[in-house]
Amino acid sequence: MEKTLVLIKPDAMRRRLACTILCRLENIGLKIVALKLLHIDKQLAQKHYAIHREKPFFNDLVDYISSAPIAAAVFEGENAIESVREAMGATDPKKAQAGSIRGDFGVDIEHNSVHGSDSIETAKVEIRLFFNKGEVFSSQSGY
Ligand code: IDP
Ligand code: MG
Repeated sequence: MEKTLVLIKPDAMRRRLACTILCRLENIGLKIVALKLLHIDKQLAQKHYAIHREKPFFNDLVDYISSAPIAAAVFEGENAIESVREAMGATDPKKAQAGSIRGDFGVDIEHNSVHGSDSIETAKVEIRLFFNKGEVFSSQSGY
């Protein structure tokens, strides 16, 4: 069983796509084990995207993700990390397959509707940035 962090980004929240996106991930067999709405500050945004701090788009990305409330969720399931990445589609919506979340809803490479962790290590770090231990449940405990 893996856990992965999913963020519904401001562009999707503004267009009332949060439920639709969460549904798609439930429908591929993953379970929501944590969920909240939050308006993150720049400090948390910088930590979350720290790996991109040298990139030319870093400041815009931090401003964008902290510009409006987002939904943060932890999904759990077999192969959850790869399954979410596949369901999201390519980073650039123009290159994402039709039927993928970004292919169907993404606006452009920055406003691409959704975030999903890219490895077991990143997932652990990212989940801890957004949730306290007591806020994350597990399907292995009977839920
Ligand atoms: P990912 O979200 O598919 O894992 P990353 O390369 O980790 O893609 O980039 C993180 C986020 O940074 C992307 O989801 C997107 O919002 C933004 N981003 C990535 N590349 C660009 C770019 O070339 N211009 C603007 N924003 C970008
Ligand atoms: Mg990434």
